[in-house]
Amino acid sequence: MPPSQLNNSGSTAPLPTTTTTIPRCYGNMNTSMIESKFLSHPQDLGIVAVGFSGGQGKAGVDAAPTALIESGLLTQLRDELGYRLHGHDAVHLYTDLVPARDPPHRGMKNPRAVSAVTRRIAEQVHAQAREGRLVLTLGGDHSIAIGTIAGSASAVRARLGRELAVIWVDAHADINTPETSGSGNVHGMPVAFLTGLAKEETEEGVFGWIGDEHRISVKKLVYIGLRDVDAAEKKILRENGIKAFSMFDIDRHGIGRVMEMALAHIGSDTPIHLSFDVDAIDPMWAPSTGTPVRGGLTLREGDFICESVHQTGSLVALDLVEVNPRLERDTGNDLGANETVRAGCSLVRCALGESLL
Ligand SMILES: [Mn+2]
Repeated sequence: MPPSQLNNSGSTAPLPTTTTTIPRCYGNMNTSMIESKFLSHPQDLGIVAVGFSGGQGKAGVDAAPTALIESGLLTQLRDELGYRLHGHDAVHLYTDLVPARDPPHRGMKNPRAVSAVTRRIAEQVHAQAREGRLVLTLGGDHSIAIGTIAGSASAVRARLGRELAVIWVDAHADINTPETSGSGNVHGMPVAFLTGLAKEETEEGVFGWIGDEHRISVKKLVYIGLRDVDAAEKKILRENGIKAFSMFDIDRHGIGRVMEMALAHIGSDTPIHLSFDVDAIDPMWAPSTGTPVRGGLTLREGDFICESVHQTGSLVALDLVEVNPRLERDTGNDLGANETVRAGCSLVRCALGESLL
């Protein structure tokens, strides 16, 4: 990707130029033959690069889009998978939306910043999705999914009059309400806000901008890869009958059968938003992330999830979040940082149509 068309306004960063230490993603030169069911322009890919880390406490996750782009991801999507890219000329930092004072609200940290940034992300994703394009968001911490899914759900409603299904691949359920959260980090709460389990009473309040048009049904939500779920979250999952495939289920049935069951639960007539937290992958392959948990998916299982979702023809949007190259780099483990970036690239390519044969 030539770093020539830069948007250097206050809230964006220029695209990275090549350095010597970057990991390379190696693509496979295969273009998918799967026909899209819900996109009017399936070869057009809207990119939203989100350099935001305010949903949790560790710096560096905001540098992920730049690292992923530096490693050649967008070039591969364009040159090897044949996508026309839109919105790829800047990494958004949203500094203009972060208030000077942002004291906790209902225990949430950085509540106004996360609310304002996710609202802007929802508009960005909606604008791309409204054109009938596939939307790829590169995060950023997982709080940004409040924006990506809100934007995707509202666009699918407006364009097709349909509900949106969400496949949430993660070690964590991210479904705490502000009241059940122990940390106050909003990256552990996005699903609660998106399903309406957590709400703000007034439109002016934090996340008060989220309306019915932005929300998803708990019936169209499926988790894959869970292994570190808080007690309060387990109760929420049970009481709302939310479909969840933990690592136990993957061990018992195998990833192939789990994907059949997950996709059968959603049905073939519903557009899918895939929100992939890289911490779903075992730290053996993806160590450079904010909250790693051992006993996770192999990289192949992660790729398989993405390949399976692609094959449905129902994918309308994809998030890749929580890649934090700085965490491993700062402890002198460049390899761990590079492997995590490469894992992220591989997941994205698989979801967007790369196949082994
Ligand atoms: Mn997550």
